[in-house]
Amino acid sequence: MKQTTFDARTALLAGAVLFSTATASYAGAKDYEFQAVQTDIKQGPGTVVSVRLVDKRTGKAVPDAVIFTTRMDMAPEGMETMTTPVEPSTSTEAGVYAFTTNLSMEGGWRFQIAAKVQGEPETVQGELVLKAMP
Ligand SMILES: [Cu+2]
Repeated sequence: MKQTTFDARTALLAGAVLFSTATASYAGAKDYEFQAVQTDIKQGPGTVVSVRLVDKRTGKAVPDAVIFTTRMDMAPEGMETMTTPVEPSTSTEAGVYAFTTNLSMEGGWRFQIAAKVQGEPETVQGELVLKAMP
């Protein structure tokens, strides 16, 4: 009986420690958000997709982030394996990140993006749903 009580307490303590660690490590990245500048995109090659990275604490765009992964697929249409390449493009607005891609099929596309923000150790991740229009 005593042993059981001890185990339960230990488990509770361990849980509390895990929980606080997880909360602390994700607090930073959650302060940032990727927003689509435009969700309706022209279907076809050479299409430009622009996303704004926003600091939710200030509402301001965040310049000089390093984008290091992107993935564009048709998950919103149940076609997760249908992907298309995404290349970085030049943006004229600070805090807006532009890409060229080929939305080869009309319909919903999911754009996943990850970035490093200066002074933020956590990776900032975003997921946007775009619509390729004729
Ligand atoms: Cu498709």
